[in-house]
Amino acid sequence: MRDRPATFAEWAELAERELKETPLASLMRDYGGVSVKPAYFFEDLPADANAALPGAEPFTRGVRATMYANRPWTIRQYAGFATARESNAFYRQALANGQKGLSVAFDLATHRGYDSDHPRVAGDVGKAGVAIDTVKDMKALFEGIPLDEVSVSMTMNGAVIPVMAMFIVAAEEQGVRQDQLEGTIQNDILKEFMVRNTFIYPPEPSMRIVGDVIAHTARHSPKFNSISISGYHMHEAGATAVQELAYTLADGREYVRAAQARGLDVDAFAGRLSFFFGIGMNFFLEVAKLRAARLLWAEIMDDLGARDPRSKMLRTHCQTSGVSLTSQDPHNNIVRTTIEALAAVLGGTQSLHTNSFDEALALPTDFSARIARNTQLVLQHEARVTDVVDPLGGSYYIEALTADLAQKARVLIAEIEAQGGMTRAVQAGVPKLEIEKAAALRQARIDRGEEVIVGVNRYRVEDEPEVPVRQIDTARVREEQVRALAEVRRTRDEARCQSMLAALREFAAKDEGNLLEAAIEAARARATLGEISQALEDVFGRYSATNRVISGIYGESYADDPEYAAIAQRIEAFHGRLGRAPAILIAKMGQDGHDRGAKIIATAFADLGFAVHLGALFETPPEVAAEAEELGVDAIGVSTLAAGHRTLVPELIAALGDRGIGEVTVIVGGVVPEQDHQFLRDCGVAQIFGPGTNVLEAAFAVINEIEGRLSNR
Ligand code: MLC
Ligand code: 5AD
Repeated sequence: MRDRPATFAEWAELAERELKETPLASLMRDYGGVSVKPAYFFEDLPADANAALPGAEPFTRGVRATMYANRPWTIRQYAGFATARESNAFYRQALANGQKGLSVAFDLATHRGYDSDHPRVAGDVGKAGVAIDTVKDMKALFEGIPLDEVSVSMTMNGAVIPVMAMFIVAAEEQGVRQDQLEGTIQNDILKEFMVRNTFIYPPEPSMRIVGDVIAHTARHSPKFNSISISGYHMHEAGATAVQELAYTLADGREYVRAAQARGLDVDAFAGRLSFFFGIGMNFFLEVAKLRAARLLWAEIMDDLGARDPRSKMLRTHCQTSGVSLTSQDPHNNIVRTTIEALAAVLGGTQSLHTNSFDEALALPTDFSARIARNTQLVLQHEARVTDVVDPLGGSYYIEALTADLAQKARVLIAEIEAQGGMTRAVQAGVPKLEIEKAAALRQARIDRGEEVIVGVNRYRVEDEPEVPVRQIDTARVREEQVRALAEVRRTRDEARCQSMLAALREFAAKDEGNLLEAAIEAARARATLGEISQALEDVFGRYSATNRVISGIYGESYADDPEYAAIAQRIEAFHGRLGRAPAILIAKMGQDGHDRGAKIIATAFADLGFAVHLGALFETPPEVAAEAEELGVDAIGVSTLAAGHRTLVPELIAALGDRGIGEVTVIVGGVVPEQDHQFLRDCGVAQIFGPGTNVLEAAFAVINEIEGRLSNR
């Protein structure tokens, strides 16, 4: 027996012998700026790892002493679709079958502050989540669900004021007081400007809104988590683990400062700040990420003057990664989600959503939702992973990785500080661009096969079985909502409602009073979500983001690639013949703000030599058609991730016809179930590209379409 710890140097000798010609350095890995060795030893353990105690500062090993041994994490599945009545039935079924907490997904019309009868949201009502217009809808959503017993998370940021107001009033009319409410409101606007895009107002008034929600709940709802500071969407947009950690914690710091600036004592609200991270396929990295996040937050809160240990606890929800899932051979997604869920649990999450395997196709069906929920139930009841606290604690690798991630994130957080904090950095657009760069790099690696995705760039199946998907009849949902809205408007005390809305507008204009308090009065008087949002918009205005296309990143990864060069040459030849580049407009229509795919296509196509115009977010089909005419593009690439395509694409094609430019090639990319392909082709769509499409293959197909059409003319 040896009496001293083994070292990397000793191991390297053995390893090199085994490797023969291959250099040891070729086994080193880079995880987005964090380098990982092929083996770890006692010498890699950070000095403080042996002293760390679960349930004690800095909480690296978990926020609770007993963790899951005493209480397992909350199984909290994010869900919502169609009407409140239909979503309510889905929730009750889920609760009866083992789910422990609720998590509401609102439709995009609601996110962006529009009632269902607003002309801009025709394709979005009830699609990506549930449609909520009034207190009546909110009451229907929670009918038979006691809000003092079941904790409810609501993913709402842009329209947080009307949604919180309606939630409070719905509870009140259920007999539940504000101080009994348990749950979480996302209320994290900074990341909306960075990646998620469901903002309504400009950054500054938006930050005031965040502060008002924190101030109100700190005072009236001590058990309610006033914010869910989210890295998830950065992760999904392609951020590295270091970026996700640093930007999320820097956002957290900014919110604390904003609340302190209005005179709140940090310990009066910080115990109810919560977090939300995405968990992808890099198993150990994700475990370490959660541990590092807790360590860093405790440091940051110390720095901000917190004294109560609860203020320094980073409590988090996690969701398995949507972008890691594929539309090809989709049953593999069950396996992916299981692995990710295990990482979240070994990382010590408080609450978890596991994605459904049909994620890359449509919203979950009852069947896929059951498998997703059962994945967590199996982990909790069968795998014995809840028995021991922080079971990976003390692993040389995990501890070293935790410390390395934390160190890299500290550096990035310091850079943000040097730029004046996150609000400033977000306004300058820096984090957004950095994330987009990381996303383009990763896409190039996948397209080049350097990163293997089973069933996508390796081990493909030829005959994909058709998977049944949930279809939502937007027209029917919209009709129901419009009828209900009319009924509420007809039966309310109009004068009272208008005076409450006027009071809200005045609060906004005078920069005094709490906006949520005024909105609660308006909701009691049955003002609609659209009206409450509009009252604030009258004062704050509606924000439109500037859209930039980054260049060079994708092309650089292909410097030596013959296929890439072949396409670039064809585009050059096109240019030679016509004296211009093939032009494409990348369009996002409706309220779907998921723009990772659109950005990647824009940057890659631009690098290849296309003239790329990246349209604004949230356009209507006639607006896109007008832009296409003005720019004289050859093709329009519609990017759709929120199921609006069945309504919006036919409208676009009709609008192109109306302008006499029906010959423009229309291509659709994104989440489009097989069941919709024929429908879109019949409307005149030339090509449909699902998630996981190789960008070069798409570019090749697009240039073929464009040239084909031009030679037919
Ligand atoms: C926990 N408790 C224990 C314990 N473990 N008590 C004793 N011993 C133990 N071992 C106690 C806690 O202190 C707490 O009580 C209570 O049990 C509940 O535990 P929790 O750990 O706080 O869990 P939970 O209530 O589920 O809260 C988790 C949370 C919260 C803090 C992370 O913010 C949350 O639920 N977030 C969910 C966010 C979400 O679903 N987001 C979806 C986003 S989807 P007490 O009294 O201390 O509270 C999205 C997608 C998109 O964004 O883009 O559309
Ligand atoms: N119901 C269930 N899951 C949803 N997601 C988004 N909307 C819904 C919904 N209405 C999930 C997907 C997506 C992530 C943001 O949340 O997994 O990737």
